[in-house]
Amino acid sequence: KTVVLATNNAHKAAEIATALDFPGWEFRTLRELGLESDPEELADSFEGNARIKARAAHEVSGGLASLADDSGLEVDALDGAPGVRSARFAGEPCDDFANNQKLLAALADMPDGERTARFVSTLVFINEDGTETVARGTIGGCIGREEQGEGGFGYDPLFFPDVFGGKRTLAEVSQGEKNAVSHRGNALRDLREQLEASLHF
Ligand code: ITT
Repeated sequence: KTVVLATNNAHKAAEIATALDFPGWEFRTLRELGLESDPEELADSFEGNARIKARAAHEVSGGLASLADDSGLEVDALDGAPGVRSARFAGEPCDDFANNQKLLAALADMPDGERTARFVSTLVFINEDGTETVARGTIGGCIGREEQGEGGFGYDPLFFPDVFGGKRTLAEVSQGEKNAVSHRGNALRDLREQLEASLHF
């Protein structure tokens, strides 16, 4: 079974392919299939935007099973921003370094106890017959004061997950350690359980 990964973000594609190892499933990114799909993400929710991307990939691939992730960082002191605008927080095109600098500036006056945040991931899976499955995951933590670590992508170098005791950012752990605790890892485990129940592996 070929499943189209409805993303243009290679980091996400790698995380998803490592975490969802269903027997007989092969994940292919849009690029690997020679397809182009970059629909406007006009919804105001992660679920709405994930659905837009999954449906677009299902269509351009001629009806293949498709999986999209829409995700972002919600910072409490910023009333949930950057949220669904995480990729383009500092403007177009998406620039991780500029986004991190903008976040640090926005939180410059915030004391340590008020830098709480969470990553959110919503997955929409569309099967060949058009049936939809929605899965969600989060991870809580705090925003640091400077970038730390070389791994991961996006806001990872600024994000200290609570589960690491506030000592390491998500950019300072291996891909396996990140998947074990991350919003996307948790959403993928949710999706796996739902699909195992409905697709009868
Ligand atoms: P696609 O839409 O093509 O999948 P994208 O990167 O534009 O790729 P989103 O619209 O879902 O994806 O934006 C997600 C942004 O949220 C991403 O660019 C990062 O800035 C941030 N983000 C999401 N998951 C993250 C993670 O695991 N680590 C760090 N930052 C993350």
